[in-house]
Amino acid sequence: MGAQQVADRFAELYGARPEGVWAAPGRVNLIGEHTDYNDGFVMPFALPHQAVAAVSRRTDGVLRLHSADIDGGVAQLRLDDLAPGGDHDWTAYPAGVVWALREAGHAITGADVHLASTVPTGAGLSSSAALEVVIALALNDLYDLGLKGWRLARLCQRAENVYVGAPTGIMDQTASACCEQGHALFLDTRDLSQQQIPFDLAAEGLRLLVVDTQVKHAHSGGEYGRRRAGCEKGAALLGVDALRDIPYDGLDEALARLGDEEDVIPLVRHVVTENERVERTVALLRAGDPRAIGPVLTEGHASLRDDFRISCPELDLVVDTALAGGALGARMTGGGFGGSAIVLAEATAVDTLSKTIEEAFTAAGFTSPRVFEALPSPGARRLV
Ligand code: GAF
Repeated sequence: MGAQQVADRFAELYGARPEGVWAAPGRVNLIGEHTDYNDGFVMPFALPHQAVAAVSRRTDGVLRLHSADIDGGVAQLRLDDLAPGGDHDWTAYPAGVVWALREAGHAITGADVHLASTVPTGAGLSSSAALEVVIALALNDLYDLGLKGWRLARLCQRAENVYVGAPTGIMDQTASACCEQGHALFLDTRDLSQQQIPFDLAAEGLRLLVVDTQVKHAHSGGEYGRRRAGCEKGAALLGVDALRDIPYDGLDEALARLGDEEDVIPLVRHVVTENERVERTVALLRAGDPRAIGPVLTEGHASLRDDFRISCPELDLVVDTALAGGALGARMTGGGFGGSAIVLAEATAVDTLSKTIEEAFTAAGFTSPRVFEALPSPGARRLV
């Protein structure tokens, strides 16, 4: 989706050229799943798929929103009427950001917005964070708010948590706002410190496939919240602020202390081992050994499937088929209950692997997956 095309459509809709055009990407999480709301480590990278927004300011307290991807006309909202809760449609993401900015004391007086996104929705690739971050960045620049990086991400997370009502962590918004081309973002979600880890798989003769199972995780809200509540219960039972505080070498002792809390034990085990897997992945990439991260990704999938219990038959089929076909590693990515898996493989193997995965889906009677190659791409930025 080109900036020019989005700006032209804005002009058709609103009768004037936009003041600017911005982009914010979706993400793939390489490793570190369901660790962000436990103050843990994550390691996403930005996709080339992005939300693009053409935006101009208004001075009359009105927000007009239009999306190229949704049937329907221009939605018109009064800023003073924006309030969390209630039945929300897609406009909740941009409107929630405006609400969060105003709540934080920023004097937003209105905006006209036209959006177009290439991030697949319901695929676990952060289409909603891309929408939030692109609007936040546009308003930041137009209203000169001085927000950057994780501060921008925090406001977007507040829009999602409070306005939309999804109890998500900080990873997706930070990934969209802060990732850099050719790098994965090693993020400590406790203090939000970041390290850009070079992640140039092509130079190593490797590829990373994203396999969107087309299973929409529409019902993940309740399940996601239940996993989060279980983790918080585990932290409370163990007397720590967050599961991040349980060291990997203290895991057995922590699990023993949980006695017969059968619902909490596997959740704690996943989070503690997953944090260790992120650290191991970072160490292997720093040591220049990207092939060695394959088994770490696969371990992560087993933990999400067996302990966190958020996989599904389609995701497991991708992983099993990819590994049987010689992939170096594979795992589900994102919130789970559907969405996408990633497959790390030798460049020479990806065509055959894609075909084998598609055949396995047909044989199982599943909807055909969408398979594409993921290159670590730039984070949010102004285009025009
Ligand atoms: C979703 C959430 F939005 C993230 O905050 C994160 O918890 C992820 O699921 C799981 O790692 O994408």
